[in-house]
Amino acid sequence: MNKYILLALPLAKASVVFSAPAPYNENIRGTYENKIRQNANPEKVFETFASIKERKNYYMSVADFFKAITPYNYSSCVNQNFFDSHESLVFKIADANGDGKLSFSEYFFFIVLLSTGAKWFKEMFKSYGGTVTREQFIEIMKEAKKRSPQGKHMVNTKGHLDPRSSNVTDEQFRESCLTLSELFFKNDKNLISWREFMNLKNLIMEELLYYEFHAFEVDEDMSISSEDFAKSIISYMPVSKAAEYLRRLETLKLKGRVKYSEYMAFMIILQQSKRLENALLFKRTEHGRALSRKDIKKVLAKLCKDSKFCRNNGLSISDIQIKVFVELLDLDDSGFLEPEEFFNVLVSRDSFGTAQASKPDIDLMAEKSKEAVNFVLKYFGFKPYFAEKSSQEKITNKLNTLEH
Ligand SMILES: [Ca+2]
Ligand SMILES: [Ca+2]
Repeated sequence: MNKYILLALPLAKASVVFSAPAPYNENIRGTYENKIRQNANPEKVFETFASIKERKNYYMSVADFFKAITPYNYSSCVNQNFFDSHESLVFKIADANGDGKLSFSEYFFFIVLLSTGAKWFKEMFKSYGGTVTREQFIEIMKEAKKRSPQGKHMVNTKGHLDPRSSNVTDEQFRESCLTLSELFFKNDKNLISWREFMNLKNLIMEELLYYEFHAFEVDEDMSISSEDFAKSIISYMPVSKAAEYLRRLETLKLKGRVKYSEYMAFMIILQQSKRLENALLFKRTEHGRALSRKDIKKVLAKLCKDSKFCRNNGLSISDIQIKVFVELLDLDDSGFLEPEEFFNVLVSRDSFGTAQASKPDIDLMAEKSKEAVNFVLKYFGFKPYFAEKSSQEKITNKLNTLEH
């Protein structure tokens, strides 16, 4: 039996909930929280979600913690009792001193682990010859901390952070590293491999997806409605775009249900947002026309096949999911997806709570991405897809940047 199904069993009936359009106030609050998750630095995220106050310090409960690292999904489903019947391995890893609540330093360590790309970790393991000792593993995590936006900020300010004493000392960070390494280096194990480390990252991903899935109304056959599935896609969009898609969703008559395994497959592909966008864009270039539902199906099936996790667990994306994806994103109702309909719509989960998703100037970022796409197309002898700016416009933009 697959690992994820095992994980799912204890909760199959536990999260009975009600589903209705989320109340107006709830939506405002959720949208605000998504903005924080996508754009704010870890200190701000911690301050927003930590609900336990002891003397002058704030701490996160397990529920606060999951709320902070998963998006608000625009549904009114309430699964507050989730953790009564579900022990979280992810929380255990994060709670380094085992006191049942997360301090800022414990939270911060976890965010570094979550937001550092698998590819970077792979390179680090490779530089040590593929397997690492406990001390080498701690060195890798310290390096990851330095690279994180927050770590850089600490170096720049010589370790003096302003907001409410949310600092992380090297000793605190090391304590978290040691707790995590207990998992790897038990029974006198001396070395761990890249693969063993990735298994842990996958386990974290699975648990987060399982939690997200149960934030919708789940039937006894472990499925959610197509409408809720559409909402899960919207929850990963930049907040500035969500309202438009939620309005669109109200006009769509979506039918069918989405099983947990299908939901997982889709979310795994969706979270590789840049890879997905590039694959769609190349398909578009190959065809020289907008993408049909059949094209999208091919792209998603290929990405699914390329994903080791999907392959190993026999996960695949259903036709219903593809229909929902295309109908939701097809803003001009042409029945096809144009690049502007999928470009910059999706936000990678890895950047949640790390200020990496924060786009100081979203237009400038979009402009840069478009230039990069045009560059690649031109390199392969294709016409640029996006309209190119005149040199005069470029100069004016440059001057504006210099003035600020
Ligand atoms: Ca703790
Ligand atoms: Ca279209």
